[in-house]
Amino acid sequence: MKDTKQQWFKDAKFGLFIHWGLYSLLAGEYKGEKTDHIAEWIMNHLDIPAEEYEKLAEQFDPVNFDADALVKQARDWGMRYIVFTSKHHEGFAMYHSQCSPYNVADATPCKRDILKELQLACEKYGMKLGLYYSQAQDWHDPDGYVAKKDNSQKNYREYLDRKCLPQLREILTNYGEIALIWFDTPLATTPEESEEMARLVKELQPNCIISGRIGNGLGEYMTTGDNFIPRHPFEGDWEVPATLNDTWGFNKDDHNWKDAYEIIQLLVKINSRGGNYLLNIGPDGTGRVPEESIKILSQVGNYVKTNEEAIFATKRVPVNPYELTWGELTCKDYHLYAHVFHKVPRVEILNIENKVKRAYLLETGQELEFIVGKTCEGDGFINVELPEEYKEKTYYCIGLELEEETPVFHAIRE
Ligand code: FHN
Repeated sequence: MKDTKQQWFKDAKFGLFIHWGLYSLLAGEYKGEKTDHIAEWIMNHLDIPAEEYEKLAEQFDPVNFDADALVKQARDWGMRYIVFTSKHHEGFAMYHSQCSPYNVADATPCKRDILKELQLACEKYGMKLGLYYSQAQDWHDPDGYVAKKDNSQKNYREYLDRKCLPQLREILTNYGEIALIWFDTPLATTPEESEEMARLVKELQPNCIISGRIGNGLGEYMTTGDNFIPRHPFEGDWEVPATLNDTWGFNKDDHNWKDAYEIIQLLVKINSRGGNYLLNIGPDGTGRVPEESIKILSQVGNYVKTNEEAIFATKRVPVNPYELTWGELTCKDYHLYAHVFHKVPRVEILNIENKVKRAYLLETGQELEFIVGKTCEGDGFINVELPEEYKEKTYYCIGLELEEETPVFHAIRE
C-alpha cells in the first residue's frame, strides 16, 4: 500500500498542474503544420530538429505571466497544491539552471527565473509547491531518451550525471521547500537508477514526496494513467492527473473543454474513492491562462469553497454496491456527505446501516428533517427531506452526522 506519510497530501484532494514551456509558444502548430497530439509533444510529433526547436527560446518573453496572481487564483479555485513543469520532455528548464544554458533565465530575452517567481508566490499564499521533472525523456539532449525510438546508442548514464541528477539537485536546493517531485515516463530507467534519484530527493528534502512515475515501483503514491479514474478504489495514497480539454500544453485549436459541472463531478468521484485530483492548465506562450480554463475553474472553486467541509481531508468511502443516480458520497470522522448533482425530491441513501444524529445543508447550515428506516427486505436507508427550493436545485451538498465513525454499507446479497 502506497503511503506518502505526508498528511497534507492525504488531505489536499485538489491540486493544480501547470504545463508550461517553449511548446506553449507554438500552441499546437509549427510552420503551418498542426499537431494532432498533445501540444507539449509537438517537437517529437512533427520531428522538429533540436537546433531548430531551441531557437524558440529567443521568443520566450512571457509578459502576461504573473505568478502571484496565478497562485492566488489557484487558492480561490480550491486547490491545495501546485505541480509545475520545471523541465518537460523538450529538455528546457523553466528555472535558472547552472548545469545547462538551455533554461529560461539564460536562453531567453526575458531572463526571468519562473520557478523562483512561483516559489515566492507559493510561500506567500501558503500553497504547497511540487515540481514535474522529466527524468528520462529529454529530446534536446543527445543522451536523453525519446519514447518509441531506438535509444540503444544513448549514454543515459552520462545524461544522468551531466544533466538529470545535477538539475534535480538544483531544484531541490535553490527553491525552498519542494512538497513533491512529479517524475514522468521513466521508459528504460533501471531500478538502480530510479533508486539513485529517490535517494537524492530524500537526502536533500526528506519530506518531499516522490510520485509514482519515478518507475520501478519506487513512488510513494500511485499516479493513475492520465484522466483515468479507477472504478475500484485503491488502498493508500493516489492521484489522477487530468486535463481540462484534450491537451496539457497550450493548443490554440483545442476547444474541447469539459464544463465546470463535469469537473466538480470528477473531483468528488475521485475524492469519494480516496484520491487527489491534479487538474491541468496550459498557459500560452505569453503566460496567459486560457480564458476558458479560468471560467471553468472559478465555477469549480465556488462549489469547492462552499462545500469544503465535504472535500478536504475526506477519506475513502467504503464501497456501497448500490449505485447512486443523483450524486456522490464523501466521508470523514463521524460524517457522511451527499453531493447532489441531479434534481431529486428528497435525498435517499439506500443500503446503509448507520444511525444519524443530524442532517444539514452545507451551504447554509440549515438543519434538515430525516428518516432512518428499513426497507421491506430489511435493508437500512436514510431519507433526507429538502426545503422546497432545493427540490429544483442541483450541485449542493448535505452533511449527515453519524453515530458511527464511518459509513456502514451492506455487502451484495447472495
Ligand atoms: O508525456 C507526458 C505528457 O506530456 C504529460 O506531461 C502527462 C501528464 O501526466 N504525462 C506524460 C504522459 O502520460
